[in-house]
Amino acid sequence: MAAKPAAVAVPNNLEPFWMPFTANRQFKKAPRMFAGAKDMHYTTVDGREVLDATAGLWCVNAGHGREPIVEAVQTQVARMDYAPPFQMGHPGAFELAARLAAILPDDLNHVFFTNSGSEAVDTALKIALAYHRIRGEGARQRLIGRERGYHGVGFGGMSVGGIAPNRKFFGSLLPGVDHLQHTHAPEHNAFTRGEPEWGAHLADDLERLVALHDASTIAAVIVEPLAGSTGVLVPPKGYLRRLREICDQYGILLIFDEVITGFGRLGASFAAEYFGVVPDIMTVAKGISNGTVPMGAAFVTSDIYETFMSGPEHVIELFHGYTYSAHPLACAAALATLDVYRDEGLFERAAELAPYWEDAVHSLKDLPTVVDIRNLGLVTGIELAAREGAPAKRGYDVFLGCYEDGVLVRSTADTIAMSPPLIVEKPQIDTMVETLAKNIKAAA
Ligand code: PXG
Repeated sequence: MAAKPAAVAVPNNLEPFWMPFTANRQFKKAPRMFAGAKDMHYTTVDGREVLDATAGLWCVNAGHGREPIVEAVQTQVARMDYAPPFQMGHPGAFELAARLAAILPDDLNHVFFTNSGSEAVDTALKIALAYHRIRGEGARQRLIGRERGYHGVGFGGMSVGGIAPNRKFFGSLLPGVDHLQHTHAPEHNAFTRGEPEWGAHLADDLERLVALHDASTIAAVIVEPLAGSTGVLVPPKGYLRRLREICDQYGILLIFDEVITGFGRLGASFAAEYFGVVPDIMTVAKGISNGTVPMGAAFVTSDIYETFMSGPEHVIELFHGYTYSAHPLACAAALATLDVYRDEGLFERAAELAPYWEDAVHSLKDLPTVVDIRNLGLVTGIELAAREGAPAKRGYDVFLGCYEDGVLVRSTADTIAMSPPLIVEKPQIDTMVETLAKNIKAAA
């Protein structure tokens, strides 16, 4: 492990920074600040080590401060800081797209680069709408999301998302959006290890929306194969296959949002590979560049790509893109990240560790207030009963207690989520689970 950085000075005035998805006033009264990160650990500004059970925010899958990635970014920034992505290119972007295509399921083989998961989702939704229009099916304008889904914070992603606080403040959102029912069914599936047996038929809810709106008005369905942000919901066995079948039957595009499940989290390159169900469009971010430099992407099939490659050759085929699409630093980080994943066999490692992880997290089953434990690959959601009249408080207290005990977990309402870097060692898994057990008891 690298030498501990010396204590780092913190500015006196914390006011001007409006922190994202944060209780600003509470945080600024008792700040929690990181100053360094290496492998499985953060170091706080006062020099304390914190074991990272969340891979940053589901993104640092290869662990922190990995030398090949750091060096690739350093070399790239010195060689060429920036290149315009519109009507110009640079080799790293093409190399990265080819490397990604090589690890994607066969049908997905073209890459549109963005800078975040939110942008990847909006890109995917725009591509879906434009695809139908170019094919002469411009009436297909409706987008279907799912209750409890999280697809980022753009107006598109918010609209197809299904988490009320993320939506209710922001007006009427996109018109023509509907939602499938969610798949959380603790009355049937509580404490299931891996994929629940019960619930494949919940995908038939798409038939209800087809009956209501008619398939000729529906462009696409977007789901997280395993829902992360809402508190880790593992899809019931057969659910995703059923969704694929219904989409095929009605000519509806299926979009998998793999911002969390992509790049090894489930012990396979992508959830599409893990579940053996391939979408028409896949969105990714986070693990694509190990969180080092912001990057996202939408992957599409050659059918979709070729549909756009029509008309006069000098005309732009898709009026969409970002100043920082395929940013040279992000491409360098992503290429080095893919090397680390491959050279260290990290996706296979996640698959090998998954049974140990499953046993470890399910050992919390009998603790007070634990009402459900869900897991797959190297991810878990541990759901606690809400305190009377104070939803989310118990989850927050557990998060805080763990942090003070040197383990970073994540709380969403009263579910504790853990998704460690794929380099995690078994004794570190034990530490995560012991620390969580202690703090669940303390918050009971
Ligand atoms: N789709 C999915 C499935 C995500 O999980 C996004 C899109 C948006 O990505 P960006 O890069 O725009 O943030 C995400 C992001 C949490 C948490 O607590 C999860 C995310 C972001 C913040 C918090 O689980 N996922």
